[in-house]
Amino acid sequence: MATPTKIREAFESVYSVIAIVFILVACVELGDAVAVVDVYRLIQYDLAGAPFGSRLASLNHHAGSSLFAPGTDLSRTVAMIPVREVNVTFIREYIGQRRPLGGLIFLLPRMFSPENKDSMDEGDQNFGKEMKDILVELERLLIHANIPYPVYFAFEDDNINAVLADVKKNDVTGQPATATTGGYKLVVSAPEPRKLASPTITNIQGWLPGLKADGDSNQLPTIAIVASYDTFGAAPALSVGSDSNGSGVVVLLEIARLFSRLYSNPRTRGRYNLLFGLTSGGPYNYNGTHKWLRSFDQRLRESIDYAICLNSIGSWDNEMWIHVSKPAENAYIKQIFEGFLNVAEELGLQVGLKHKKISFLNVAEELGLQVAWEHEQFSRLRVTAATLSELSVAPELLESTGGLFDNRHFVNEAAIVRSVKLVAESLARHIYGQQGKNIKIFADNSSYAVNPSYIVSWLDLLSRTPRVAPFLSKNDPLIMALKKELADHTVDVNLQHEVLDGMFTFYDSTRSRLNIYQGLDDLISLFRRPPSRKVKTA
Ligand SMILES: *[C@@H]1O[C@H](CO)[C@@H](O)[C@H](O)[C@H]1NC(C)=O
Ligand SMILES: *[C@@H]1O[C@H](CO)[C@@H](O)[C@H](O)[C@H]1NC(C)=O
Ligand SMILES: *[C@@H]1O[C@H](CO)[C@@H](O)[C@H](O)[C@H]1NC(C)=O
Ligand SMILES: *[C@H]1O[C@H](CO)[C@@H](O)[C@@H](O)[C@@H]1NC(C)=O
Repeated sequence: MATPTKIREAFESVYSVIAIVFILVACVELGDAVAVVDVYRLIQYDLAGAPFGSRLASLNHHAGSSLFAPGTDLSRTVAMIPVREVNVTFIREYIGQRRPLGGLIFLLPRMFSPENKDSMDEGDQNFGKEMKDILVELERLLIHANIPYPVYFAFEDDNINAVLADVKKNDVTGQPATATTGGYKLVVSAPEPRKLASPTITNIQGWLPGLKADGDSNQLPTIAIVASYDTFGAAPALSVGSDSNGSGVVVLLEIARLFSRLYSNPRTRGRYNLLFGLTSGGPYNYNGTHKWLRSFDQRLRESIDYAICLNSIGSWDNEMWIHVSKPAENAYIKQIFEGFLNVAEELGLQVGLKHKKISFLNVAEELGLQVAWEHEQFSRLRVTAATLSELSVAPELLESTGGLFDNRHFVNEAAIVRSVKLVAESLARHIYGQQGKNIKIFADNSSYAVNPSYIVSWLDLLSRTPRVAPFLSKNDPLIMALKKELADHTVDVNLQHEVLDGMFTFYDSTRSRLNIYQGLDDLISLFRRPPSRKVKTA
């Protein structure tokens, strides 16, 4: 009969073995990863209750390199697919047919990383442009699909390329990728994604009050300069939107800086108020703009002479479009357009006018409506407004809003400087009644010259900062930085916080770490031998 001591000894030895096993497993888990990689999850959201994007976050399967494997079950395989080799048609079919898969990891060339500072030569530029079409198509597909497994993006690097080469080598042998064949296991430990409770959108506004003549009690007219600053893209943690709409934000800030210099001197202070608005909710039918405008009192709204919205103006060559909702014969539109046209001609640029009618609807009809351009939110309130953009037609809902392709490498500082000159000079001629005259207020080397280094520093910051509104808190550092910057140049700066209500629901878990293990199953199966034998040997 076993004495209590013996029983205790037996227990202790079992425990110590278990402890050793745990330590070993822990070492394997932590120490044996052949690579740990930052990964960015495909967006997950519901639109009017219907699910879209990647519906899971946590991953634990073997790596495969291909989806072409007739007859094999890939429900426990994570396919690693370099975007440079992707066949979007095939992916579309695969997802559309709802074929089983353990997970999907798209490998992006390094030049698409917001952190990549490498300079690009002409070859890279050309490669980048080739990739653009693929990325745009892939992104459109993924954003509008309901995918029942985890989908991540990662960037190519030596480690992951080596793993992929190995996986490919194994895949050509036709053997299933398991640990016994020296396969890799891809693990992302992430909690189940949760809905974001009442996400906010924040509008930021500032004023440059005009100069009133003595005894003039009439309100001065106001010109509004507006840019929406938030983004939307397949991977929210990578959606930095250098062009859409970082470029518009940068131009707005530089215009605020230039006019604050003019307005700080009573002799050059115009008889117009300038209102600057950095709006949020741009990708969701300009929801922030809609709410911002409705927060204005009647007097302010009526004082707005016109509003000029700045959209995607950072990668044009020499043609720009002014989009309006009233016909070209309208006297106000004519005046705005001709003002821009004159300045454009002097700068050697082309500006065209595009008219797209909007219909005035009742509130219920308005809710389901797609708003193509930001100025249409003004037009609905019968405020004259125009959007300046390098795009000749309005993007579809959730497109051209800062996708994977839209980063610092593909916007052009010179284009932004040109945009500033075009807008600032046209505004100044209107404000100072100099239309049609060839004067240069913001001439290079003058004290009102455009400052390219200011432009570059803001462009760099925005190009490193993902800005998908539901993932920005009310006092996100970016919002605080924009507020402070406007406050340096304008007065009465304030933030308007609104809930992004309506048809969208967003889920968290936008970035994680991917651990790549090799041959993990072998080690684990070793530990899974019947414990009795281990106890005896212990
Ligand atoms: C891409 O996939 C489609 C659909 O499976 C196929 O028909 C086509 O040949 C593929 N294209 C290339 C270049 O492999
Ligand atoms: C950028 O801002 C402009 C003007 O505010 C707007 O018309 C445009 O659509 C915005 N772009 C995006 C992608 O939100
Ligand atoms: C501005 O000044 C720089 C040097 O200070 C000069 O190279 C450049 O030509 C000047 N530009 C104009 C438009 O005068
Ligand atoms: C945002 O604006 C309003 C009204 O202010 C809504 O009711 C609404 O549904 C909008 N949301 C979206 C996503 O368009």
